[in-house]
Amino acid sequence: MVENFSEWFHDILEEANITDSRYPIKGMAIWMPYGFKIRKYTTEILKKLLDKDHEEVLFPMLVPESELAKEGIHVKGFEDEVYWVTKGGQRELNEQLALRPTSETAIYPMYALWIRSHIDLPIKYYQIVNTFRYETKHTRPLIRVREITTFKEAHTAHATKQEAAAQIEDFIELYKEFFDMLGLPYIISKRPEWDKFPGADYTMAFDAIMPDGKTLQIGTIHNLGQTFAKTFDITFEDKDGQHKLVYQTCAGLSDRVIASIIGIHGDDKGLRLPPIVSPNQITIIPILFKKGKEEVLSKCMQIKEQLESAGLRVNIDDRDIRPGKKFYDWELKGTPLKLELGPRDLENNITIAMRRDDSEKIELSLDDNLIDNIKDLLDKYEENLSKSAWDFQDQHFKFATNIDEISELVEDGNVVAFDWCGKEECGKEIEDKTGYDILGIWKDSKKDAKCISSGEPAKYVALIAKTY
Ligand code: PR8
Repeated sequence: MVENFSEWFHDILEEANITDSRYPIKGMAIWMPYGFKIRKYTTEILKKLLDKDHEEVLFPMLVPESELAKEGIHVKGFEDEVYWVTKGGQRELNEQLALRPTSETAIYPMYALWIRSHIDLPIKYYQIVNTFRYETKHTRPLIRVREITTFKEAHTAHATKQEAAAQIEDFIELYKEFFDMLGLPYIISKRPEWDKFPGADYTMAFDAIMPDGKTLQIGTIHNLGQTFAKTFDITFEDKDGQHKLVYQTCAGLSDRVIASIIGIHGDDKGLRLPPIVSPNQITIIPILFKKGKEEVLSKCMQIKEQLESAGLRVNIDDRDIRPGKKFYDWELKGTPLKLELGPRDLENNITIAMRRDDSEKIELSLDDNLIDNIKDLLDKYEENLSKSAWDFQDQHFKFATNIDEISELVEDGNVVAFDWCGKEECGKEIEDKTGYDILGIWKDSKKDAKCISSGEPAKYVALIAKTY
């Protein structure tokens, strides 16, 4: 899998019925039923987390050119990626309309109307929509798409700079919680000036290391300062009667979350899904012979109902095919736990359980403890999934003390930390010399540390890696 991750990834999407990329527009694919369910459960987790102190809204997909063009830096960042609607039927439109590449310019003119006084603040809205980006880099299903089908974007406005900065920290905590629930490791850094979101004061990013050693940006949080407030005239009357500009933040996640669940947890046999997003958490495989068939099936049904009433998602694979093929299929689809039940097991009042992450066969008694025992196995599986993913990341996080070392370590699929003076010119030189991208600032340098390239006093420990 690691040897040819890209091929593995494409194959698994098709074989596990996640997406079909044969749709005749590049960068746009179909969510197939199994993938759609994983997407649904993943989205539900995020919604639950956001709903604690955000409200969900839904904006139109089209943005008038006049609004999109208002914020100079923002539009410059996106101008090569915008799809335009220019006609309505046969008629040319008076004003062309953009298919949102993101929704700042759709949402903020409305914030200007809605926000009047300090009592209207903070405002914290989010939406889960599709956005369109005419990506010029190589497209890849879920990873770099032209229609981002599950764009989860949150947009906040605040009375003070401090509140906006605190919101950034809140988003970081929220995203950590979200990724933790999926067992996904991440590295958080502050993007360099030349790679921040167009229009932002600064960008905080979550990156994950994929099995091929390339990092994938799986979430970003932007402090927008007052840039958009100035452009769209978003003001409020403060307690002292003065009119002031708001401070804003926004944060976004995409289909890449699913790509990392698949890539980071998967193995040679296929998917290994975290129970929380797995369409089936338990798959029951009846071992059927002519004799005793009805009894075995009816016991399987009974176990299914019992587990379902404990809140678990369960399916029975009663297809008329060899059990071996069923095992193979559910391994490929990453079902966390399989239960096997045949006539002899029924006689002994047991079932054989098998976790997806090891092939150990565990005998479980079909007694009152069944549900607890199964939940325990699922918990252990979930823990192990997360642990092995974090172990992989830790093993691929290295420190370099000179430029050549950076190149070697990154080439071997590591994220590499190094001391940096923080100057843009120097950062770009490091990128040029190594041919890799600086992800961002990880933390402050230790006292007396020297920049790896300029030799000047180092300000930060920066990260560099191969990126998607
Ligand atoms: C914003 N505005 O837009 P961002 N395919 C898949 N995922 C993608 C792609 C793509 N082509 N492009 C970006 N992403 C802000 C925040 C509202 C919300 C994913 O920010 O441009 C990346 O994981 O940084 C990225 O971190 C996230 O969408 C947000 O996009």
